[in-house]
Amino acid sequence: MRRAQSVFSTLLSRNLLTSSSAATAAAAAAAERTLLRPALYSTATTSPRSRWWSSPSPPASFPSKSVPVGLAGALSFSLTLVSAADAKEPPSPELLPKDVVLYQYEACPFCNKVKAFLDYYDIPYKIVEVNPLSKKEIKWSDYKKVPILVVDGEQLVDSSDIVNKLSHRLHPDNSVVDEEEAKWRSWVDEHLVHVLSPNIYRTTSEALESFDYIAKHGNFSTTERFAAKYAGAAIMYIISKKLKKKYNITDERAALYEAAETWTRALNGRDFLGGSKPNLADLAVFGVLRPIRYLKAGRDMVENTHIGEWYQRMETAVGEPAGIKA
Ligand SMILES: N[C@@H](CCC(=O)N[C@@H](CS)C(=O)NCC(=O)O)C(=O)O
Ligand SMILES: *[C@@H]1O[C@H](CO)[C@@H](O)[C@H](O)[C@H]1NC(C)=O
Ligand SMILES: *[C@@H]1O[C@H](CO)[C@@H](O)[C@H](O)[C@H]1NC(C)=O
Repeated sequence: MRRAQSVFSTLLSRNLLTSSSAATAAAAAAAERTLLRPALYSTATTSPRSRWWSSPSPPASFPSKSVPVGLAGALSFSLTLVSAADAKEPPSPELLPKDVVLYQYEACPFCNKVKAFLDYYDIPYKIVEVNPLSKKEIKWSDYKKVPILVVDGEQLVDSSDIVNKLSHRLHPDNSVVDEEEAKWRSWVDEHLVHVLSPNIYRTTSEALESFDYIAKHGNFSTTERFAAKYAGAAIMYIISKKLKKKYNITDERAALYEAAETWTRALNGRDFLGGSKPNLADLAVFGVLRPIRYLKAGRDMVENTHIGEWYQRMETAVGEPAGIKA
């Protein structure tokens, strides 16, 4: 990794000497952050305690599953008949936040995790697409990563922490910790996200496909956009090989398929890990996979594993995005 970073810094500083390519290098660096950094440096961050979500009870969770797995499996046939509308869990309107703004990068897995939660609960939110180069949209914040969620004026940071706080707010009476759900949420942050980068930058054409997506959806200036796509793809192709080493991944596709099958096995015949409705683990897995689902890595994953049916159910359950571009 160190080597990869030094290759990258050399490239960067060399380019900075010629002002014409400065934008290229800087844009590449910024684009790289949108999908690479999360896998590299994701750290749990504690946000300042907020006024009205703080509570002595443990982080929000859903009740423990008491239904024996076999029964849940037998039930799942009829559960698949439940319509998307029924699958949602509408919170009481008075608990819903009034004004929600999400600062994000469109392709960032952690941001998509938060969005899956907001979309599932039909919480309307404004999206501010942050320019990963200047980050001027979050200049006001001491916390320099995304996602940042501002809820009725209150700043929340770190995707899992944001979800805990929102979930606690929507289900204030729910203090039972579901260990299965917690275990799989950690699996997403500690394992699944690390498998993604080596896969989406696996070959030069996949790296270009990924950066085409990042460049199209990111908040870049015209020059930055072009630069980000080509320089970003080239650099990430190299860095993803180093990432494989760091996380002991020999065959990145095998690791992705294995993760998908591991998750599918965890469902154990249930429609969702949460049973008939998605829980926070379902929303987390779905969220981080959403930006890669229609890239080659995601298409291959669905073709070569059993995750597709669950993914489809999640798309239906989560429904239409509730976000409005600022
Ligand atoms: N643990 C954090 C990780 C957040 C994170 O690493 N975000 C990336 C983008 S996906 C980021 O903002 N990196 C810093 C940068 O762009 O400079 C979370 O779950 O929210
Ligand atoms: C992109 O950045 C500009 C300038 O900071 C900001 O005003 C705009 O809201 C951002 N675009 C989106 C789609 O969020
Ligand atoms: C990778 O493997 C090496 C040696 O086999 C080990 O020391 C290291 O802790 C492993 N790293 C991870 C992230 O599993």
